[in-house]
Amino acid sequence: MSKPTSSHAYGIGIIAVIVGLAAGISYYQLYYLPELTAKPKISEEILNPGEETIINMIKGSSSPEQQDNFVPKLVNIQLEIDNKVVWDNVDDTPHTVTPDSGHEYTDKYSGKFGSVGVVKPGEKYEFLFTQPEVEIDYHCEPHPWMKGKLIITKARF
Ligand SMILES: [Cu+2]
Repeated sequence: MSKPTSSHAYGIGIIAVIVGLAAGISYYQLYYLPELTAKPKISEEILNPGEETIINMIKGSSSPEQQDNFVPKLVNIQLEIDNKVVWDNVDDTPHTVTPDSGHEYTDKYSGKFGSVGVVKPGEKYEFLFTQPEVEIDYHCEPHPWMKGKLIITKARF
């Protein structure tokens, strides 16, 4: 049988653990998590570049016999200049912008690269690149012969 004093001490111990846990959890939620998930500071020039890089998914892209589909196929993108990339589906078939396997890319600011589902005819897919030294090979999921490449570098003034 335990003495009243020790069971009292035991009770205080439990309360201390609960209080400690609660403090730990609220610290985690209030300070640690927001710090982890906060978007990095990106310069105004990168957030609002002067130009857009436009890539057309041209008519007839769904045909494997057609050479051109993503036009232009290879683009060199410079941060602060044209790092906002717009894929414009000017074809009459839905397409996707999908990173090749091994080329999956997550931008610290914009998140995961690649269209979610298809880009319908007349619709666009946009992505703002904010980090340099990135190379991405991508394709269209339903038409894997449609291939493109992006190279993102710092602006060379
Ligand atoms: Cu396609």
